[in-house]
Amino acid sequence: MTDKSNIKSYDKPAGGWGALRSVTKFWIGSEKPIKNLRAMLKMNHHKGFDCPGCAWGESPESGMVKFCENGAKAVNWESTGHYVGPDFFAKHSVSALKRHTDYWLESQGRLTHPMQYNPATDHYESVSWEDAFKLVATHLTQLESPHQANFYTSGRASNEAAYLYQLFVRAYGTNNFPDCSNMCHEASGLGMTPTIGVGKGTVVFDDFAKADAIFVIGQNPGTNHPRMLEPLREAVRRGAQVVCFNPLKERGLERFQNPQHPTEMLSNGSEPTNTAYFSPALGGDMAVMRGIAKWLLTWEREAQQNNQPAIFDHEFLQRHTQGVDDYLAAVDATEWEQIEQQSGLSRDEIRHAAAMYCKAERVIMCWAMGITQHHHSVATVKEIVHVQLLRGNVGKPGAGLSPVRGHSNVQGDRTVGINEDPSEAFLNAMEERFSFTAPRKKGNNTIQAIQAMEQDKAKVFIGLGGNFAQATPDTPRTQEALAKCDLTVQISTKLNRSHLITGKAALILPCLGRTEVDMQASGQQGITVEDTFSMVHISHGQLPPSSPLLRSEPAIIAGMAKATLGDYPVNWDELIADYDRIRDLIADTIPGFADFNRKLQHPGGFHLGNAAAQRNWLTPSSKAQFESIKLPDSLLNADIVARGEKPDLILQTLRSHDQYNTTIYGMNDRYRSVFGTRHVLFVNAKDIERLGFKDGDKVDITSLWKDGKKRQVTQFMLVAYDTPMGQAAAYYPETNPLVPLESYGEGTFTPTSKFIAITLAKSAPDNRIEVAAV
Ligand SMILES: Nc1nc2c(c(=O)[nH]1)N[C@H]1C(S)=C(S)[C@@H](COP(=O)(O)OP(=O)(O)OC[C@H]3O[C@@H](n4cnc5c(=O)[nH]c(N)nc54)[C@H](O)[C@@H]3O)O[C@H]1N2
Ligand SMILES: Nc1nc2c(c(=O)[nH]1)N[C@H]1C(S)=C(S)[C@@H](COP(=O)(O)OP(=O)(O)OC[C@H]3O[C@@H](n4cnc5c(=O)[nH]c(N)nc54)[C@H](O)[C@@H]3O)O[C@H]1N2
Ligand SMILES: [Mo]
Repeated sequence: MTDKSNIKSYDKPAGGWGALRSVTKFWIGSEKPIKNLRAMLKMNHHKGFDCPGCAWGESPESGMVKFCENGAKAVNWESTGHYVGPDFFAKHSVSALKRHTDYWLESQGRLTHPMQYNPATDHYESVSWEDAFKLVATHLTQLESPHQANFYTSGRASNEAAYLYQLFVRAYGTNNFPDCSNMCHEASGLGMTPTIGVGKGTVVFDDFAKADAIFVIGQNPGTNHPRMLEPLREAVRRGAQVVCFNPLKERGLERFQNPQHPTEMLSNGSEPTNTAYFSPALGGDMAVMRGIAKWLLTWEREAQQNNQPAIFDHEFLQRHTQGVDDYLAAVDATEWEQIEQQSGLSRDEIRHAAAMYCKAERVIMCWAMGITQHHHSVATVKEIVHVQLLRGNVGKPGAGLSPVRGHSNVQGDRTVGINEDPSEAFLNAMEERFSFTAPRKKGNNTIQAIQAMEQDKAKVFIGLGGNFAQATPDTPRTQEALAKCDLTVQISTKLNRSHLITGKAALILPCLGRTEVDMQASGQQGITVEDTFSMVHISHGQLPPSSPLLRSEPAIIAGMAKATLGDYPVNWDELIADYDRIRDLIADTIPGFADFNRKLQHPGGFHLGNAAAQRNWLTPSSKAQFESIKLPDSLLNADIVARGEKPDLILQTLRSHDQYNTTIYGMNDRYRSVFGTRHVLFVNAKDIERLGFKDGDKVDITSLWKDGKKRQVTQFMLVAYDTPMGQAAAYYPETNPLVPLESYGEGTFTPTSKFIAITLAKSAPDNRIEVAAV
């Protein structure tokens, strides 16, 4: 049983010795320390492999080897010396495996053999690749309609794998491409496309060195993008400002040392990385941005009256934007009372933030899940864009918009066609190149895919990576929906919950990881990825495959495609023999990839181009577009308000320092001082008292939703934490049972994982032992 003794204060800076110690631990514990060290030295290096961690990029000119603590964990986790093969599955039935934690499942090691579920014995049994592909083909060809199959993608898939996957699935006849992006940065694309004409970040790595201010909004880079700490630190050192907005005090943003600077570590000193830290309420960022705009407008008027230099960039607004007057009228019409109430910040605090914004000539605004996983996320992203446009902070060096992506190739997957709602131009290009009729019906996103399975409208689920059963909301309901399928197929590196939520038939197709050598008929292959700055580069695995039976993701997709479609619309085997041929097809059909194979020879790769960064606005008006949107009337769902229900707290679900999404590396969250458990609920001390509890008490958490269904998780320990009153936090995926399937963002269908209305009740005494050991 866990108790308060596991919560110890961690007062060291982020990065530094703690990080190094942790890397070393994972390294030595990996059982292949020397090989992995050699591999790590090749990570993010020319002719090495791309870090399978996050999508942060590097300067293309930098020859330095860059890796971080969490990148090292990702590599070691993939290249473990433990294996999960037929013997393992003979020993453990699926029902027995279900009783283990997610941590235990993945810790068992790398999947080594294709496996097929036998419902008669409740065990997975080994199957040949040929029979596995045949089973997939039989199911797919027997469906009444191709729209009865869903093809999920997690953002680790390479451009080559993703491109082949979408070609296969579109030739088969559907756009049903739910993907992890639906749960992640969907709002960033949907917010930026109508306003600036492109759905991707407008900055590149080198812009960070030129910025006068960097706003970090709803993002925890110390854990999730540790390599970003370096440019932030450099910025502060140059005298630039780093301005953070986060309801939680995140240690990585408060201060840190970087393991790449040993002298600093020796002195154990640390510098503040931020010059201001604002703690808004969950979901309050749109109101914060509106407040900043309101101050700018006030100062602009004062400047005009007093003949002082303008606050707005009038030349930019005039030449490059449309709709600013209506927008400013909307800003005028927004009451301070509503801004203060919704943002959780005072007018004065917002004034401070606005002053910092104004002081800087060049501002980059970065954001991540704290912005995108809300009901009004698209509107919030648009409001960030608006504030940036007012001072011409888009399309000049050192300034711009930077949604910091999650998975290492989530951005690339979208670029090459993993999209349930593809553009007409994209489909036309596919049709022209491959001479087939592409499906025009809009496909299922993640939420719709679950609903389709629940309603028996979808019968086959194929997952290219990821852990659909755990990453998605409303866990028991989602898992029931998956289990209704006729066939579930998971292409994976490691055992996870999704393998245990089987359809009537189920397959596990084990694949090579990014760290491993991919040998095909023409020799060793590389795969490409696109980072958050739209830089595309090649990655070559370094380590021997974990099992001779593993196939690459492109080869597995080609195997399913060939079994289902034959040599239509391409000769799949030929493409697998040499991935250059896949890249030639990408070059023929996707903008920005002309001369793909040659461009890859440049160390660091090449930039895909970004029209908005060139102040070329691909909007209907050919201008950057202001929209005069209103703040939401209430952040709390209107039906919950109408039912008169009052939440005790609003809950956000986030990542610990020892996890990669649903992959749990360990039970500690060093920077938040939590050790040995993940069942914690971070709450303001005054709230704990207000609600009649004590720090360390165990509570059951229930979420409120309009359908009145009971959604609950139990036995979470209350931990007093530096967060505003009313705002709570707990780890994902354990809290996904609380997120209602229908609670998603307007236009995005992204689950509102950062805004869940909850009530608490004291837990019954718990005699379970939390199993932390492998
Ligand atoms: N080591 C590691 N790296 C990762 C991942 C991982 O799990 N582990 N996951 C990858 C993926 S797929 C992604 S998408 C990214 C995720 O990267 P992040 O977005 O940093 O991930 P979260 O842990 O969800 O953290 C969200 C942060 O936003 C804050 N926040 C929550 N709600 C609000 C809000 O309403 N307003 C504001 N201002 N702040 C808010 C939280 O306190 C938290 O600090 O990281 C990627 N990199
Ligand atoms: N409540 C809540 N829910 C969330 C979030 C949240 O913040 N809160 N965040 C959301 C976000 S941002 C995202 S991106 C999703 C993530 O959703 P997913 O991308 O579906 O989940 P992951 O946990 O990243 O997937 C881990 C699994 O991927 C497999 N894997 C690892 N490497 C490879 C590889 O190289 N190839 C293949 N084929 N498989 C591999 C392993 O088997 C591993 O078990 O979760 C979302 N869900
Ligand atoms: Mo993500």
